[in-house]
Amino acid sequence: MILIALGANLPSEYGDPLKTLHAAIVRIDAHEGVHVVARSHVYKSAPVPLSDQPWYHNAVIAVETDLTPLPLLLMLQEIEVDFGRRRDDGDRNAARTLDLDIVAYHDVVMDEAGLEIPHPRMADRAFVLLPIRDVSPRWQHPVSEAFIADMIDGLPDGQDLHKIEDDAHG
Ligand code: PH2
Ligand code: MG
Ligand code: MG
Repeated sequence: MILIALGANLPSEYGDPLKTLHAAIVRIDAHEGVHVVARSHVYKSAPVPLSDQPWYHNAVIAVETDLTPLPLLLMLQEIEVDFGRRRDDGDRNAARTLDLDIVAYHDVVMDEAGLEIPHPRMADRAFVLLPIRDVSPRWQHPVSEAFIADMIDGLPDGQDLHKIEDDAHG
């Protein structure tokens, strides 16, 4: 399974973060050779690490594609830029209009050209793990082989997030 995490905590030209996530999913699915096959609920989550940034909206989608990981990443980065993403301050955790991260790509394990798969920080992030469970309740981490339910049980305490009402979720 190929899993992509979406996050947004600043408005974009598509509207508020929820509208941005919806528009981004449509855009990804419209790309030639890329099909969105499942999507999670949308969650509102406190920024990690905690700061005075606005809360995020987060979701995860599953896609099917013939694109290999690096071309897929380049496609996602183009979409981020189209949605107003700025990368000028070098802060990995800066507030953003749209963040698209490859969380997992089947069983691929790689760390090259700025792309690390599976995503190295996913195990600590409720805003990634809970949406993965929506998409694939029996998903297993390709390296640790942990089930998603057990990864959620092992999350550090104190992460504030909740599922939001989202009429577009089928
Ligand atoms: N993304 C980050 C850093 N912190 N916090 C939340 N709640 N949601 C995110 O998507 C997020 C974050 C870096 O990509
Ligand atoms: Mg990210
Ligand atoms: Mg990113």
